[in-house]
Amino acid sequence: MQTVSGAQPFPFHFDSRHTALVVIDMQRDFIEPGGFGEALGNDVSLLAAIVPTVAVLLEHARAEGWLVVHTRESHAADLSDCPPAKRARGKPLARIGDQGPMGRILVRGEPGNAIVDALAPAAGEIVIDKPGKGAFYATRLAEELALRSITHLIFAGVTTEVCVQTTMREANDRGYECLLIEDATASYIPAFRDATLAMVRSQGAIVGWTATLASLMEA
Ligand code: C5J
Repeated sequence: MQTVSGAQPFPFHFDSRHTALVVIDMQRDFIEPGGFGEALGNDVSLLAAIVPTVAVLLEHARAEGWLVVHTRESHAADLSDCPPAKRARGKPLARIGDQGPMGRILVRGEPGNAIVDALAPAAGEIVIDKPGKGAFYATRLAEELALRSITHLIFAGVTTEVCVQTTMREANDRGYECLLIEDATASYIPAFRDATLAMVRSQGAIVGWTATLASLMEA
């Protein structure tokens, strides 16, 4: 058993054999100019800034032998898994499925939908394509984790208040013990990231714990 003593609101205990790192949506569509994030009017450099930290976390997880799961927010080419309400929403310069500089926006298999090179999945790691914000909705994630007796999830990725928080809440409701790495998650709206970290760990870890990468690595 390992302990992250610096976790908030109190120490987080986990066993490497039953722990997975879940890296949420570190895709070109959110992190590079020309993708979905920029089409929504956001400054993508705020997300690109955490790539080196997530890379260190990923290497740590691999060295520790944790299961590694990557997710991608993505839709089928015919958009049959994209509710019209999702496509229509927001104030986009381009909508999901439209042609962009990196191919069709948020469509599976397009160049922009790939995970950024620095964080590319290694052989044997699980990649989950998800049509929703939460990674448990309409995916095989629950089955993959159950098959491997995973009980603890360590989260990183983007964006903190959308896909990361939604997935963490889904996981919490399913009984997983969840830890979010503070400096390995980012939002286009930094105040939303900070608010999410505070919400997650409030009321005695009502959704889970948060900790810096340094305090995780001390464990
Ligand atoms: C968003 C995500 N923000 N990965 N997706 O639309 O958080």
